[in-house]
Amino acid sequence: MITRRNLLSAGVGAGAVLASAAAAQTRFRDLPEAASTDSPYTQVPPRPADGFDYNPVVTLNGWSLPWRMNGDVKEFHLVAEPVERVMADGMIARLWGYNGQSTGPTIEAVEGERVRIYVTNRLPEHTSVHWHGLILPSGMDGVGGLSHPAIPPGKTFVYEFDLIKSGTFMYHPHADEMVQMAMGMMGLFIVHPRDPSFMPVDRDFAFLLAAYDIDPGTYVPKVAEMTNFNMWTWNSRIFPDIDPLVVSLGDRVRVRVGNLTMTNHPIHMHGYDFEVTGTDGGWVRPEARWPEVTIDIPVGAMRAYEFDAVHPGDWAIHCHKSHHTMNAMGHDIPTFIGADKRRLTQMIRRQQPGYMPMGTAGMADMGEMSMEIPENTVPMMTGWGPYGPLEMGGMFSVVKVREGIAADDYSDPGWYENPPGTQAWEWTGELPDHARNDSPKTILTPRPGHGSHKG
Ligand SMILES: [Cu+2]
Repeated sequence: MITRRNLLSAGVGAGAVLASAAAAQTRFRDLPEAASTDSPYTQVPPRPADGFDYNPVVTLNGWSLPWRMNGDVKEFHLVAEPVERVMADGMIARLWGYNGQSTGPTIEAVEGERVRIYVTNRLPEHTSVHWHGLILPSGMDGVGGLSHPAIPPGKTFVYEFDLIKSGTFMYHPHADEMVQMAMGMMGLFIVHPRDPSFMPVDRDFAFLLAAYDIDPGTYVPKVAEMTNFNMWTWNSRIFPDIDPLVVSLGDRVRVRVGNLTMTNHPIHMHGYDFEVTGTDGGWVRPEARWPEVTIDIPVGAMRAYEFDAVHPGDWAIHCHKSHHTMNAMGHDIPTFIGADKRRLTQMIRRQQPGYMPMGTAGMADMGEMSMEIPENTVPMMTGWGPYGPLEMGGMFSVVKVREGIAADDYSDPGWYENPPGTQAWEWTGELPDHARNDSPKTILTPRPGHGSHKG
């Protein structure tokens, strides 16, 4: 029997023993079926029917790749191929991905298991798969040209290794990387602890940050872009169509986020403080954690954070870079705030009677108006809540904490009803004089009741 301790202490030797044992017990000589999906909706995986037990992760707007046990080896079949991804209603992106979708399916396995991953290349060029953060033999590391020859179009390669530690990892090509990652090739690789009592949670969400540059009215990302992206996605999906994170009051919740864009993303969650409990390097010891409400996800890194869901409500979760909560936008929009466009408006209305000036009081009106936009494009600021437009896009969703949600229920419970007396309201009485300051200097406010200092 393989326990975590003797596997770790035996090191490489245990892997060799495992390999020969697995070969002796191999039942299947054919490839595992390559499962595929065309759905962009969250598909909650079932609990594992065989192999070691674990609590599956819920990949936002994604799914977990089915597998089969072949003797003692867990076998997966990834297919790299062109895909169509519905980023939001009204916007399809023609990407490259795995098994029908971008981002690719989440691979889930358990510490101590051996995995065999068949990778079939249906792209028009060669590819490879790098297993980011996993500890494995050099020749399995998936760097085309360094670890092994890149996988030619039409060919299938096999990666096989032992999972010697649990944690939050990912996979992506390491061949023509600039093009293949700009086209959406990436996925999550979750290794669950062998000991189910190690850091258990009730709900375990996961998503990857991915950025694209897709001109309004077009379908294919511009792969040479380095900084000026316009689609900021979670698992290649944008607000308002990123699924909510549905949680039952009192649940212990983990959220795992990986960043495969070319800039950092400060992910901010309202309503809670929480602790980072894991990186792609491993779990963070309890004595090394500190409270946060925003965690920066560096480029090429993963963070897992945890909290107890004790505050019911609808809580925003989003990237704190405000341009990352917008959909396709031009950055060459002039600022009209404070500009007097009355004369100009009169002149334009002589030619075009319905003309309305925009932007003189800010840009919030863009969240309400339905302007003419090119086909296959979503508005820059969009989404409606129970009290009006949210004026968001891109990397934004809602954590919905409600009482009494069943353990396997992730369906949208609708909007939160604030208990009486717990919601901001409009003041309609007299307004007192409000304090006002026109000086840029530091003004020391005397402490109340301490007009003169008496020691
Ligand atoms: Cu961001």
